[in-house]
Amino acid sequence: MQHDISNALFAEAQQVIPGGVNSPARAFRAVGRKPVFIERGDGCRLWDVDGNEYVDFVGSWGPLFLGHRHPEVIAALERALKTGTSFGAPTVAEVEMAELICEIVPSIEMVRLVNSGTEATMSALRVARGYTGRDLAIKFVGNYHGHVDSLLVKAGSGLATLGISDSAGVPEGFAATTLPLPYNDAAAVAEAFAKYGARIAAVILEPVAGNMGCVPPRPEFLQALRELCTDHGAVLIFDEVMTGFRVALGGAQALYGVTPDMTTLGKVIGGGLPIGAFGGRREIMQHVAPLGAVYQGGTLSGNPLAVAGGLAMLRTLRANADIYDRVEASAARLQAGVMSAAGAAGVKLTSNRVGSMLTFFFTDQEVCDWDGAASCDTELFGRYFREMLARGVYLPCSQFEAVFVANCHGEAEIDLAIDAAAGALAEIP
Ligand code: KE4
Repeated sequence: MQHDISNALFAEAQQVIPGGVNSPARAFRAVGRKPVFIERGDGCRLWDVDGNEYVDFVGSWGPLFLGHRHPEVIAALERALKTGTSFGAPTVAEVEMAELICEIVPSIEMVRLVNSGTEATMSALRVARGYTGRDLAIKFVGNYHGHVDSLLVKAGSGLATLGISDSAGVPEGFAATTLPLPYNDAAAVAEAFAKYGARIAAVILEPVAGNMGCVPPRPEFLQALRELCTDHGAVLIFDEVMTGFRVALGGAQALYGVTPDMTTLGKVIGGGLPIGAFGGRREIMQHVAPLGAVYQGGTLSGNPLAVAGGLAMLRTLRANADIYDRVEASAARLQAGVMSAAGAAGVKLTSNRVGSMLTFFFTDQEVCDWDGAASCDTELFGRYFREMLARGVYLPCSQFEAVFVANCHGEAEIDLAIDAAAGALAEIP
């Protein structure tokens, strides 16, 4: 494969875009090569500007659960385009979208649409603070909830200590409103509540982590958080931007049977267009302006094109719930095939999978929190990534992301990925 045009475009992009990309996640820095510039996608395949073809296991970082240019989504967008792109005024489709989300996710009694997952989590936290009158929030090390100032934190020394900024430009005072704790450690959460209980407005987490690689919750973890939040009057926020409508139609809360007070959504609900949403119990959501005193707004919130794409996506998923079993089977076959190839190649690999999201970790340790994920050989992952790209498989460009299997990955694409992995793993030790 040659990437001459991509490389030239990247040099040009770096003159006018920081790092040449509009999001650091796609910069390929963690995998030791320049990013490829994509020309088009269709189904589960991508073509870059140099004409190279790939099987896509990123799916735009999660939204494209039905693949690129799904006919129902494209048709809905073409219909929406005939009537306009944005009005800054209420539309019937926004009501339909809100009703559909509330129907599929019963814990959501009221919902507000926004334009990204970051906006959703930022807003949900503000509502939780306004509703409880408290300031602190618990998050988990290795969870990512978008670039919300107060959530760009790293753990201070020792357990249950207030966070410290993990990004330039975030005042220590903002970071100090967050308590970063180890994922899957219910005892640490209990200790934090014992120490700060009356000040904790919310606990926010990825109910299945995807941003340290795929890390499932331990069986008792989610229920323990539910009980602690109930006992201390804190708001339990499930950040389902990644897991929503992906790990099950009703998201991780349906899969694990634990009901949060608020949920944030994004990615899948826009069908590939910019969208996010936050919602939850009516008693909480009634604090949101203009009904209540917690301000939140957005010029393009509920955008007709994003809502049209999202409605087509969710209606298709609701009408074809067998998709989840089919995609889970494909993901399980991929997981087994790659793990078998690693064994044959003598490469230390562990893997986690929930439904159609999975991660192969270059470590021989179990990965159930950030410490486990951090034990990975990221240099080896980079070599694996480059070998897979050369074999026509487009993976997330970081060890700490999830591979997404979509409904359009057929037997042939799963076989191609397993064969590519066998070749790549044989090359890298
Ligand atoms: P956005 O603001 O990127 O739409 O969503 C932020 C967000 C919130 N919550 C969860 C659980 C998320 O995974 C994300 C964003 N995910 C990353 C990929 N893991 C986005 C990729 C990027 O930043 O380019």
